[in-house]
Amino acid sequence: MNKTFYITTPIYYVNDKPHLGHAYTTIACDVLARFKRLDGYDVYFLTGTDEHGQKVHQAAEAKGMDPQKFTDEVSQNFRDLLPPMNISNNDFIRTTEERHKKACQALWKKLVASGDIYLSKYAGWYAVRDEAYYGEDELKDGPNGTKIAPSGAPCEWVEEESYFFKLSAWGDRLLELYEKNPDFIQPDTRRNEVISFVKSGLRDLSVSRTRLTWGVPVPDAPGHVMYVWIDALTNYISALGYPDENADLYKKFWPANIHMVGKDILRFHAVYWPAFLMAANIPVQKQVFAHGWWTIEGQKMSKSLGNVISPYDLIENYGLDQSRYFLLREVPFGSDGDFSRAQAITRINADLANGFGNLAQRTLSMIAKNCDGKIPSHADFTAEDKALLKEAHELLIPGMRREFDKCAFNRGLEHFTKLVYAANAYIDVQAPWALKKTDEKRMQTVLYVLAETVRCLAIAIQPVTPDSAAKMLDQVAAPPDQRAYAHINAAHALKPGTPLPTPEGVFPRIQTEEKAA
Ligand code: ME8
Repeated sequence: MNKTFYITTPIYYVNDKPHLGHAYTTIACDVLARFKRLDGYDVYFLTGTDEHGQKVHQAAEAKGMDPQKFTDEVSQNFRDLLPPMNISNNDFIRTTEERHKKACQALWKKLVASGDIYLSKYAGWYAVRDEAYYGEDELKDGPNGTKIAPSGAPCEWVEEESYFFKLSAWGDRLLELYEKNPDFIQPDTRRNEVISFVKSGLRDLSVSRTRLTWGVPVPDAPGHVMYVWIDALTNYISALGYPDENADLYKKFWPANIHMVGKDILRFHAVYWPAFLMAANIPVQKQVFAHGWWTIEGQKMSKSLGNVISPYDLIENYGLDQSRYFLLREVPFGSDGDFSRAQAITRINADLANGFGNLAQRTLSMIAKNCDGKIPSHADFTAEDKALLKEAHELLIPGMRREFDKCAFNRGLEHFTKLVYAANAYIDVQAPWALKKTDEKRMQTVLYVLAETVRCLAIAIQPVTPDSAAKMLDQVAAPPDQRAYAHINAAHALKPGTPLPTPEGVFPRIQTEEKAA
């Protein structure tokens, strides 16, 4: 087996609690990681936390904590969230780990050796109180020609020594990279934005700070720490064992197949990161996919509005698998989405409770009652039976694969719902409850076709709703070692006579009535 797949989430800042937005990216990566594993790939899935920089330092100070202690705690919050969200990551990287610092420093030295990093001066408006630089356009005029930051802090014009990366030299090679690899930046609208940004001319990038201590020390330059983005981006290779280019993971999985990010940080991944990599003579990642932004009931998610949804709220209110399904099914990946309770309930009830859940429940309870609780035997299949089985055996996975390979999760899932609806329509037309009195053999065949369709649907949906799919597969007694995509075919179809457990509902209906306050 030599098909490998390396997928990464952004590493999240530890100055905030994990919320729906972070969960979204991580769940999408998890779904793709699981999909690829089921499809026969050797997958490596990385997530982690970004722990350096001014904001994190300030957040620690605000709590009166040592930054390392503070980051240990908050990073643990992100890590603790992974099992409840059923995230199947292979590793969790922290930028305060030694392995990471070592990788950053090695990459830095390569960039110095190639002549891409040089020492100069960084100049700008600086607020000592905020320990931050501001752009001229962010500032208001204060008394006596002074400038005031958005926080109200007075700013002064300062110059400090800084190392710079020669980003300006990489514009043409970046454009060539985008040209030769049309899928390097997805979706296409985002790709066009990045291309025009690069075409408008790149300025060299300040990559070290002397006013900050909480960061990776620049090698051979006392007083300088690395600018957060060169530090953060390097996580994608430090987790694989870089700078040891012979490390097993690095050899096997680099370059990454996909860096999944929100649209807010696309530029760093699509411009800076490949430029750093090309300058260090390291192969660049194969793709960056920038997904859209969630708002909540039409509003930006923010602490001050008090509308931040934590992943724990989602799990409690809708169920884990239901939430995972809704987030990926509702909005095209890449577009912005609005989270509304009403829409979540409508979608979950329609597709999972009334759709798939009801199909399985109707089928399995009829088998329990009328077929001695065993997979029924079947006679020859009719054209209708064959059409449904063909969808399940031959069309479902290729349809999903085509779309999931483009991160078009919503369209991939349409193949799943389409088959659910087709099977529910089949059960209504065939009416096995009526056949019970008139043609028992035919009833058994119909129930067999339905149970086999449920098996295929449950196998297919495993990446999105892993626990519920597993329960469904237990209910049709699909052998645990025959649940990969390679097993969706007639050769692995359910065996007549196999005893089934007592059927239990898997996707409960969510009640729409709000409880009176
Ligand atoms: O930017 N909708 O970390 P971060 C959708 N440390 N996705 C959202 C979201 C929303 N409303 N809010 C956040 C950083 N996200 C850096 C990354 S990578 C080398 C360094 C998700 O904690 C989305 O994936 O601010 C976004 O890109 C990410 O969280 C930003 O996380």
